Formats: sequence, C-alpha cells, structure tokens
Amino acid sequence: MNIDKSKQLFERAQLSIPGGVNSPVRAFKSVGGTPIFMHHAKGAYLYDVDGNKYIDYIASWGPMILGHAYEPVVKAIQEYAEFSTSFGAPTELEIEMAELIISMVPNVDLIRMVSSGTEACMSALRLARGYTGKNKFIKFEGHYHGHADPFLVKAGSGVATFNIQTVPGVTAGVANDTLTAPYNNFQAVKDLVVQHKNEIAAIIVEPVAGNMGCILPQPGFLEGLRKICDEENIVLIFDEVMTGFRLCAGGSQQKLNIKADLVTYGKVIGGGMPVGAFGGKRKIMEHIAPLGNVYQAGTLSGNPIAMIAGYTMLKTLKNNPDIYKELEEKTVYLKDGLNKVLLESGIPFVINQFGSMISIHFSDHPVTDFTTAASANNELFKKYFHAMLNRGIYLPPSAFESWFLNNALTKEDIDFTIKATAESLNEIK
Ligand code: HOZ
Repeated sequence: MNIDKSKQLFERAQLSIPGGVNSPVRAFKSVGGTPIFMHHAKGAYLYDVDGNKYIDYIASWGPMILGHAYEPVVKAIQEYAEFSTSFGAPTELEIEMAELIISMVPNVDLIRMVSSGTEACMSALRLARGYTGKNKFIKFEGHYHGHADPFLVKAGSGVATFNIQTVPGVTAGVANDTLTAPYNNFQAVKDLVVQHKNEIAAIIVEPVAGNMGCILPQPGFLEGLRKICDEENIVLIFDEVMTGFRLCAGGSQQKLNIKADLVTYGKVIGGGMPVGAFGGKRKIMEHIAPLGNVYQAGTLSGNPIAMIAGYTMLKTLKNNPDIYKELEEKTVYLKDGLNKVLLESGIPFVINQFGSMISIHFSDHPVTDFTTAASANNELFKKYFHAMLNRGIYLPPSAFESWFLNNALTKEDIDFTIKATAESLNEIK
C-alpha cells in the first residue's frame, strides 16, 4: 500500500503541530508507523490522501452511527450555513434539540449544550460539587472523561496508550480530590466511600467502558453504584460520550435499566460536528447559571451548524429504532466471525462486545478492568493493527480503545474484515 503522501504530510505537520497531530492517539505512536492522513469519507469507508480506501471501525470515535457524510446531515449543514455559522444568541433550534434529547433519554429534565465531551464532563463534575457542597469524586481506572485536570488521573484512552502515570500540569491539589477504583470492583468503591465519609460529591463512570478497549459492566456493579449514591447523597454521573445514542436511543440508562443523576454526551449528539451536553434531574440542573450560581458558559454552546447536524442525526435514530437492531446484528456477526478465525489461529484472545461496540484483547484471561486490559499482549495488537491496515481495515490505533460499527457497513464489508483478520493472524503469529 502506497502511503507516500501521508508520509510527506506527517513530516510537514510535525513542523507546525505538536507531534504532527491535534489529538495524541492519532499519531500512531503506540502502534508505530505513519498516521494516515484522510481526504474524505463516505458511508462505511475512509479514503486517504494517497487514494487508498479503508473500511472504518472508528466512526470518528463513535458519532458516525449512520456512516460518513450521511446525506440528510450534509444537506442540513449546507442549508443552515447560509443563515450564519454562529450567533452567540439563543435560537429556536436549541430548544428543538433539547426537547428531542429529553424525549429520547430517560431521567433528563434539563440539558445544557457545550462544545465537547471534555466540557460536558468537567461541567457535570463542577455541578455535582456545587450541588452537594463536597469536593472529592470517584472515577475508575482506565476510564477517560476528557482532558480536564481532575480526570487525568489513572485515565484510559491516550493517557493509557502512552502509559503516562502522572500528567505534568495537573496540580497535586486537584489530583488529591480524584479518588480512583478499579472498574467492576464495587468493594473498592464501598471502601472509598467509608474512608471519605461525607466528602464525595460524585461517582463518574463509563457505564460500558470504551477507553481501554470495550469492557462490559459486571452484573450488579452499576446497580451497586446507584444504591451507594442514593444512600450517601452522591451524584451518579454516566459518561455517555461513547455509549449515548449508540447502544440505543436512551443510551446505557435505557439499555441497562439504571438511572443516572447526570449524563454527559460528546460528539455523538453532533452528527460529526463538535458538540457536547450534560443533563439530568431538574433539582440538580437548576443549580447551573443563570438559575443558580454554578457558572458554566460558552459562545459556541448551541452553535447552529452543530445543532442542525446533531438534530438531523438524532431525529433519524429516533424515527428508525430498527437501526439499533441492525447495528447489533452486524456487530454480533463480526464477533462470531472473529471468534472463529481467532480460535483457529490458536492465539489467546478475548472479544468484548456490547451493542455496536467491540474490541479484541490478545489475552488468555477475561478482560474486566484496566489491570486485565493492560496485561494483554499489546505487542501483538500492534502487529495485528498494521496487518489489518495494510488490508484496508482502519481499526483504532491502540488496544486501549473500542471499535465502533456504523450502520453503512455491509455484510460483505464484515466478511472482508473477518477474512483480513484470518490472514493477518497467520502473518503475525
Ligand atoms: N481520545 C479519543 C478516543 N477515546 C481519540 C480522539 C481523537 O484522536 O480524535
């Protein structure tokens, strides 16, 4: 595969952009090689600057549920761009968007738009602190809630990919208020709550973890969090940046039948545009300015282009619930095919899958938390990644990320992916 133009662009990019990329995982640093520079994408396929075509299993890290350049979304963006790309003043569209989300998601009475998942999570945490009058919070090892200071402790995604133990610039004062527990270990949460009685404002969790590969909640774990939050006046925040509108219209809350107090969203509600949001129970959300004194603001919040793109995609999802069934069927078909060829290869593996999220860890033991994810054979993952890339399959360039399916994928694409895996495993073992 010729990637000469990508190589040239990467050299050039490093002269003006730190590491040549605007988000670290994209640099391919942990898998090695040259990041592929994209030119355009349509449906399930990415096309790079050298003219190579790839089947996409990232979906822009989640939001491209319907595939790239989905025609109604593109048309809506074009139409609204004529009206202005930003007002910094309210629009009717923001109300339509809020009403749409509230109609789709349980337990959201009020919702505030922001511009990214990072903003959504840091605002939700500030709100939980302002609401409870407490400072500390619990997050889980290997979970990633964006790059705001308090979350960069034992974080997943790029922080895990680059094995960054302590992030310079995050002060000890901030880090001391972040308490961490292993995902799926409810006893560890209980212990922290006892040790820090009346100090914990929030527990934030990726209900289905996607930033250390895909890892499912063990039965009873989320239920335990719900119970302890109720008992101890702790705000339970579901980070649905990856799972929201992807697992089903109502996200993890609906799929797993657990109530969160606050939920956060990112790119998934933007149809590919930069958007985020946080919402939840009225009694908590009323503490946000201008109703309350928990300040939070942004000129780009509710940006009209982002709103119409997201609104168009979410409306399509609402009106076509079968999409979720199709997506899950495709993902299970992929899982079964991968399972078969991996078994034949004799290489130890674990496939975790939930809805349209899936990942492979090359491990001989179940992967249920960060420790088990990190002890998988990530050297083999690197080889697998490149063998797949050479065959035109674009996987996340890190074992610490979930794959995301989009509904434009065909059975032929998935068959091709399974065949490419069989060939790749043969090549690398
Ligand atoms: N941290 C993101 C995935 N969990 C990757 C962001 C990007 O490179 O776009």
